[in-house]
Amino acid sequence: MKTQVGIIGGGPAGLLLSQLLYVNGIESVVLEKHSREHVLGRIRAGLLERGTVQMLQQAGVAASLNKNGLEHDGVELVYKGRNCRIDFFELTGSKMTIYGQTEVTRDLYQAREKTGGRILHKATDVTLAGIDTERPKIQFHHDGQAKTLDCDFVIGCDGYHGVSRAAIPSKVKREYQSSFPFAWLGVLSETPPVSEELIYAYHQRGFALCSMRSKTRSRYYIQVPLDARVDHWPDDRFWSELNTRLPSEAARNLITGPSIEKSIAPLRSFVCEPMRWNSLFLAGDAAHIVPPTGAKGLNLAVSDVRYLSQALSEFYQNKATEGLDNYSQRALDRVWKASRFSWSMTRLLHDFYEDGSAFSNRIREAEFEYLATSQAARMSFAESYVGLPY
Ligand code: RFL
Ligand code: PHB
Repeated sequence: MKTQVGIIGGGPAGLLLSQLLYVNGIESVVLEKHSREHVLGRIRAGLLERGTVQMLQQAGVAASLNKNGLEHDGVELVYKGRNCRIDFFELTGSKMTIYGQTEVTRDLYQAREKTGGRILHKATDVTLAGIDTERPKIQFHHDGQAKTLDCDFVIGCDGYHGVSRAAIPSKVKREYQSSFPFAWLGVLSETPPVSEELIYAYHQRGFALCSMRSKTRSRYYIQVPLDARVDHWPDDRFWSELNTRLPSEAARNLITGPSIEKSIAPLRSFVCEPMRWNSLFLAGDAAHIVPPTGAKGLNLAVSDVRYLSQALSEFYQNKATEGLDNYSQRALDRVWKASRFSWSMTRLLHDFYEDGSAFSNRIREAEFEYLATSQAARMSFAESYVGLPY
């Protein structure tokens, strides 16, 4: 098999890249390890920056997003029962949109199907060869056969646990990471959200987040210890703990119901440098992970894909290599700034289960007080929350 761009991973990064390349007349093949049902069964992100919405519109996959996305002007931060609303629309002129990653992925699959996009599901044993040359290959198994895909470029969009990042030799690669001593327990339920805007709450018992997928479907998260297990969290226990951690007005509005999905995810920050090595480029979670507190993961995957699709288009249109040469630096600049924001928002809103945490508690209190009383502080928060310029 032969194509121009070989893409490993059919999550949002890989699918959006293949769609944008198609719009620009460039051929690609996507190799995805799992079935389409499996990929669509993962409940993950839900909050899109304006730039992400614009990219999906540009890719021609935003009909349902334009109709069903829920726009927000602000968020509520709560510290021990005290509220601070950050009106990011007033402060920055940008809104945020609630629209699930599951729906983004489904829209991308549908668009690629309509236009004859090649996506090979259940492609296993993927290995990369010749990425230090101009004739890279991807070897894999599909339909019980060993196959080879010859291409001009290999793009690793295969997430944190994928194989692409490992193909960059350790002598040129540097990985930075920081883990947090807690996880998030997430619940999806067919119940109306407690509030029209998102609520991020710090409580002595731990963090809580009220989000949503639609006017009738809620998404909630609470901080739990790293060793927490889903089967230790029956619905009743979850609702009671969430209720305790919310400010009284939100708690009064909380409508509970059976969960339709429940999962636990540890929090970590991770960045791999560089994001390009010869013919291999990394995009999305394959190159970086942020804790979900700032809702930046999917949005960063989309900004990587934006830079990369532009660079590949310039290369195929007029042999220009500048965009490809600058890709890693350009993408990492935005990644580090979003990592900083996600990290500081995580520190502000979680209990770190530390002994002798009196000092960090006071710092947290001071930071919250600063946000509540300084427009400059709220502006800085809002600027990062809505997404830094590309
Ligand atoms: P994905 O989605 O992990 O997709 C990678 C794909 O690659 C496949 N794969 C392979 N394919 C072939 N061969 C191999 N060897 C392969 N290994 C893996 C996988 O099967 C998969 O299909 O990465 P991508 O595309 O970079 O997308 C990144 C986003 O999924 C991620 O950043 C976000 O979900 C993070 N995130 C959020 N981001 C936001 O922007 N806003 C949010 O509100 C938000 N909320 C969240 C989140 C992540 C969460 N979790 C579960 C950590 C909330 C949570 C709870
Ligand atoms: C979500 O709706 O899943 C969500 C929203 C905001 C976050 C993280 C997750 O910060």
